[in-house]
Amino acid sequence: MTQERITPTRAMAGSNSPQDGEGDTGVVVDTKPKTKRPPLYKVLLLNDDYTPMEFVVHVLERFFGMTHAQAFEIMLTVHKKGVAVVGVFSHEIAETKVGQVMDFARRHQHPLQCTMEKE
Ligand code: TYC
Repeated sequence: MTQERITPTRAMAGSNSPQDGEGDTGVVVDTKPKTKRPPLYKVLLLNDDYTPMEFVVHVLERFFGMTHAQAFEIMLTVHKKGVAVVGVFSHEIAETKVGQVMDFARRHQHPLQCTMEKE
């Protein structure tokens, strides 16, 4: 894990010092910070036999901020491999993107599928 944390340590001063001969009565004086980075979610685009390539390119430009060249490349990856990650987001943003793509595809009567999964 790369997240920085404070390692628990024993208090080694005053009446807790080993020199006192009173045994190991160390006290934990600091604890692991309980803040965690929020989980990230991959947004996946799935291939199908019917959605036009240009429609998929447009979706990637419109909802994922890709240039035409980037969008075309990712579209071709999905077409050839069946699936590709089109972005990584917080849960809320990923849900919004999936909803936007699914709604846009439905309104245009294309069977394009977009899903999310925890990274
Ligand atoms: N396979 C589609 C076709 O040949 C194109 C396509 C690409 C569809 C990517 C969906 O996510 C997709 N028209």
